[in-house]
Order: sequence, then C-alpha cells, then structure tokens
Amino acid sequence: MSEFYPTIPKIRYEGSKSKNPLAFRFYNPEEVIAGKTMRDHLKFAMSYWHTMCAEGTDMFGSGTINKKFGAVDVMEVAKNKAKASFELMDKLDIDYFCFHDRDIAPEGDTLAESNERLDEIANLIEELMKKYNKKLLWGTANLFSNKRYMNGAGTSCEADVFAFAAAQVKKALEITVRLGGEGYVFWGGREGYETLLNTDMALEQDNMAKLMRMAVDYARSIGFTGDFYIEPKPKEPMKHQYDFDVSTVIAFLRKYGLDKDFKMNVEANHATLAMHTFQHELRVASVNGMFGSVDANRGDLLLGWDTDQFPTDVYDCTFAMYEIIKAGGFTKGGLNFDAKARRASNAPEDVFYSYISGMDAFALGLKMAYKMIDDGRIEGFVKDRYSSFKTGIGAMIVSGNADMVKLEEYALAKGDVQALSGRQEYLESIVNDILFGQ
Ligand code: XUL
Ligand code: CO
Repeated sequence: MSEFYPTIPKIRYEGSKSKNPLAFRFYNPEEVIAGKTMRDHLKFAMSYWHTMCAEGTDMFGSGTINKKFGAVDVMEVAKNKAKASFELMDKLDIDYFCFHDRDIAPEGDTLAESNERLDEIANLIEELMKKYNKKLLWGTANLFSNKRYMNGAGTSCEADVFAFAAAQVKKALEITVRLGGEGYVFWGGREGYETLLNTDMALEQDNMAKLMRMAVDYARSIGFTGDFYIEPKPKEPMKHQYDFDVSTVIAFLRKYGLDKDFKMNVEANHATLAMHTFQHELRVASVNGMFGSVDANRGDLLLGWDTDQFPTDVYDCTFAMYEIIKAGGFTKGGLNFDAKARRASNAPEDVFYSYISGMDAFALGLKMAYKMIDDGRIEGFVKDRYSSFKTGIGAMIVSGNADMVKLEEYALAKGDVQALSGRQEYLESIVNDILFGQ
C-alpha cells in the first residue's frame, strides 16, 4: 500500500543530544517512571478533527493545507483520511485517537445517509485499529457545525433540533461503543446564548441535562463501560457557553444529579479563556473527584480566542502533570492533542514536528513533575503551611468540633495572631532549581 506521508520515517527516541527533527528527544515510550512506562502515564491521543480535517482556514483566508489525501469524492477522501490517520499514529507511536462523528464521515443529505456513511467509515476504522493496534480514547458528536444548531443543540429553542441532536448523539455513542471507546465527550459548542433577550435559560439547561441523562442511560444499555466527560469552555463560538469552567459544570451536574455519571475533560486553552490557569482547572476537577481526561494544547495570551496550539511550554506541562499525577493519573482518560499546526505551517512534515514538540514537552513535564514530587520541598512546604490544623484548635475545626463560641473564647485568650509568609518567590525558585539544577 502506498504511503500518505512517504518522506516521514517512524519517529524514534534518540535522546536529548539528537538534532534530528524527526526524533523524540524526551519521549521515550518504554522508559519506566515511578513504576509505569511513559506510554502508559501519558496515554497520548491524536485529534482527528485538527490532524485530518483542519485545512488552515481562518476568518480572513481560505485553506492553506491540503487534507484531501489525493481523492476527490467525499467518501474516498474520508477513507484516505482514515488510512492516513493510522499511518500517522503508527509513525508517531501514538496509541489513541479521538473523533467527532462528522470528522470521520461527511454529513449526508439526510440523517439516514449520514448514519450509513458513518457505518461505512467505522468498518474501515475498525479494521485499521486491529491492523495498527490502536485504541479509541473517546468519541463525540459534532453538534455545532451544521446551521441547524445555530441556536444550540441540547439547548435549542426548537424541539425538532433537540430531537435531531439526540439522534446524532445516539449514533455517535453506538460507533464509540463499537470501536471500544474508553470515553465519550460532551463539548457544548453552541450550548449557550448570544442574548438573554431571546433566551429561556432555565428550560435550556433543564433540556441539556435531559439529553445527558438519556445519553448515559442509552449508552449503558448498549454496553458502554467507558467514562462520560464534559469539556468546559467559557465562550467561542457562543458569547456565553453554559459549560463555562470546571466549577460551573460541577454545579450543573450536581443540580441535575449527573455528578456520578460525568467527569471533566480539561482543555488548557479553554482554561485560559475562562481566565484560569490550566493547573487551576485540573485542581478543581481533582479536588471534586471529577478529574477524567485532558485536551492538551495552549493558547496565545495576546489573543482572546482558542488558538489550539501544540503545547510546548514546559512549565505548563510540568504543573499539569503534577496535578494529573496527584489526581491518581489517567484511568480511562488520556492526553488528547486538541491542537493544530499554525496556518502557515502547511507542509506535511509540519504536523509531525507539531506532535513531536507536544509529546516531548509533556514527556519533560512528566519527568519534571516526578522530580518535584521526589524532591519533596514543595509538598513539604504545603504540609507545614497547614500544620496548625493537625492539633489543638485546628484539629477541632477540621473535625467539626469547633463552634463560634469556642473560637471566640480561643481568639480572645490569644489576643492577636501573626500570619505566616506564603514564600511564593522561594517556591518559584525551587521549581527552577528542580527544572534546571543538577
Ligand atoms: C473546541 C473543542 C472541541 C472538543 C470536542 O474548542 O475543544 O474540539 O474538544 O468537541
Ligand atoms: Co477540546
């Protein structure tokens, strides 16, 4: 079979001294760190939409990257994309992929035709998964591109659109189950509003919760044992999206009794759009027992939109991996590169350079996060900082045995109290010492 990336060899680990641009310098898949291979820690996944579909269009210009893979007919293009995607995963040694229904098969004129097309491509993908030994991290339905979803999908003002969205989710779940998906994602692209003047917020949110409940019940009834995720994002395309950030989503899930059914898929660029750090969003998910999966990328702090760049900032990757390890690591989730090469990076090798840069950055992040943990100074500092809650009045507060009267008595007897230094700069220099010291 002829190759789609004939100039690209299998990418291998060559170590940090290598100057070969088509090699890993830090990602050594079989290297064992804290009892687990890097491959199993990181669970890298390819995003089908960016990698196989995004052609470099933007608001001001047409595509710059050809993603037709030598075909003309839409179904032939879809088949070539599927074959090219497995060649790419094989060459990059990526074990997982993620897709939207409409990424793998183009939408037809009717729902029935779209479903037939999906089945046809899913057959091919199933074969390719066996041939290349690849796995599906998660599937999802694209409920935002088609114009019927301009007012939302699960939160549409029209019942017919809601029904259509449900039918699309049903089919996407069936394909996900069939391909052995470890997860299913809801990202509410159009689930929000542009103006409250035309919006019944209460009904929209009730309906969204109903769609999610139906999806969970149906998926379990057809044997889905994977995790469900919500992927928070505050804005874009809608002015205000209901799944604003991790905290907002958790409140929504708890209100509707869905908190045992869903975890978070935290995306770096969505965190910064919500004015949070990636680390903050991971921590909020983790402390609420809802950490699930990650969409790895980065934004540009000078731009107010989702640039979906490949992550290369080692500090960010280190802090993210620190949170992920502390949350117990990935179980059914993984690290999906929801990222694309820049519009001007339009040569076929650019997609390989992009993945290599992201995989190497997260490999470094993993190593540095374990260095931080093994070093122990940061954790030790945090432990000491809260040590007053281990004994005396602090232990009473923590155990629920304090009340306002006892606390006033205690404070009056003390007279005054000195607060301790937070030592931020000292801690930041420790991080640099760990990253760059011997
Ligand atoms: C959009 C985004 C989506 C989701 C899946 O910003 O991140 O691609 O990851 O629908
Ligand atoms: Co995403």
